[in-house]
Amino acid sequence: LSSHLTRLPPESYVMASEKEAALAAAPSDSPTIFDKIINKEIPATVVYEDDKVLAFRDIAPQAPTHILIIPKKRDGLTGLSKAEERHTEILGHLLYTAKLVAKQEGLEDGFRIVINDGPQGCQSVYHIHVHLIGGRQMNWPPG
Ligand code: TR5
Repeated sequence: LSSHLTRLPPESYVMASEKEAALAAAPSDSPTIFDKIINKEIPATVVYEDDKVLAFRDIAPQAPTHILIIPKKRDGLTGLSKAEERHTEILGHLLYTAKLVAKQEGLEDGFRIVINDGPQGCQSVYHIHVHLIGGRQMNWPPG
């Protein structure tokens, strides 16, 4: 199991499963794989782009439509928990872009927006990203 599990309080009554632990990653400020996607060093299927954000298909889709929307400049936003006042505009822009892409993808019957944060949120890439998931019936509560 990865090291961040040891930081969970012992009284935690729901321990992360091995699968969740494997998906999550230790929080980090280091550059991520998304920088390489932004710089076009590695390929991605880009579905929307403007001067501030990039939207591309997730490499391991959890539904017929699974798109990640990210800021081109991370600016300290490794995750939502690091958000500061100066980030409100880009956070709104990310969500509005999710709406535009949902329409572009034909998700008229609905969709799911997810922002995983930190080890317990099962975050694996420390460059904030909005998951846009759709094209099938979602369940509640999420896992
Ligand atoms: O777990 P969180 O919320 O941090 O989401 C990270 C997402 O990035 C996961 O859904 C991964 O499947 C996705 N991911 C990881 C890589 C990747 C990607 N999506 C597109 N292209 C990718 N490349 C080229 N490499 C990755 N390591």
